[in-house]
Amino acid sequence: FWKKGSVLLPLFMVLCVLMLFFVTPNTSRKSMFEVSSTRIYSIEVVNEFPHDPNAFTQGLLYGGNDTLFESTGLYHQSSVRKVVLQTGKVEILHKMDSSYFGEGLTLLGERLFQVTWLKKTGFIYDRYNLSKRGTFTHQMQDGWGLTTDGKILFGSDGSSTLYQLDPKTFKVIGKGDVKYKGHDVYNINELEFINGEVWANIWQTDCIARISHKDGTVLGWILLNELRENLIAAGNIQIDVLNGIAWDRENNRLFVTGKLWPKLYEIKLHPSS
Ligand code: DDQ
Ligand code: CA
Repeated sequence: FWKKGSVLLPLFMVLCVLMLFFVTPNTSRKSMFEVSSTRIYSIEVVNEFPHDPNAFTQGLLYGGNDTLFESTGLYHQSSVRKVVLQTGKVEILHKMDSSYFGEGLTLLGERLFQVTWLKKTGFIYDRYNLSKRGTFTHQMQDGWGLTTDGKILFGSDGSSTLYQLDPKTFKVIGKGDVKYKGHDVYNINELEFINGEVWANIWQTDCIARISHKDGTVLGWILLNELRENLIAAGNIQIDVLNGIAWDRENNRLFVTGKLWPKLYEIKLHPSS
């Protein structure tokens, strides 16, 4: 076996290296070969619009024709709204039952889908008049964020899990943990599907994570602290966290706002690393 010239020794060594590779945890295995490719983005505000300072924004999406759909939370004042982008004017308001706390909202076909906080009940609305068209029960731990790629729903429940839901049965058809450099990222909140990625507000941070919908890897971080800081510096001390991402895919416009924020911003990203 150890004889000089034998092919067995090099073969044995190759085998050892291979074994070492496979007993190494996947995350450090990656870092053995890859330089982290997570991008960091700063933002530029290209437009700002009025936003109802009483809207505790929990779900936001662009509905075409310069309108937004918004879901707001807080008991006794939760709602689903159709909002005019430029003026912030609430065109249609659906007031929810006072025991529900509105959360993530998404539009698929003619229907809006909404989840609620601390309940597994979701609601379905007509996109044109916001009338309630049904209820559903989901299997996530809680209802936080909701978005769609036009085929299935993506949902979050405040954990690190990103769920894939069947829009007809609301059954979980896939799920995975959102990970940054091998660590779970918790508090995944409001969601938006943008160009094949899932973008998520991380609750109680000024950051949006750009997540691969394939394996949950964080591909990039967007830093938006200046928005909240500037609002507070301007005297808006009652505002809550950044929350709400909306994407106008026809015109490549990206909108963000926050809970009880008096403004909604159109922003552009600048890679800073
Ligand atoms: N969530 O957006 C993180 C999912 C929920 C936020 C809940 C904030 C609570 C505000 C006060 C609640 C009063 C009962
Ligand atoms: Ca959204």
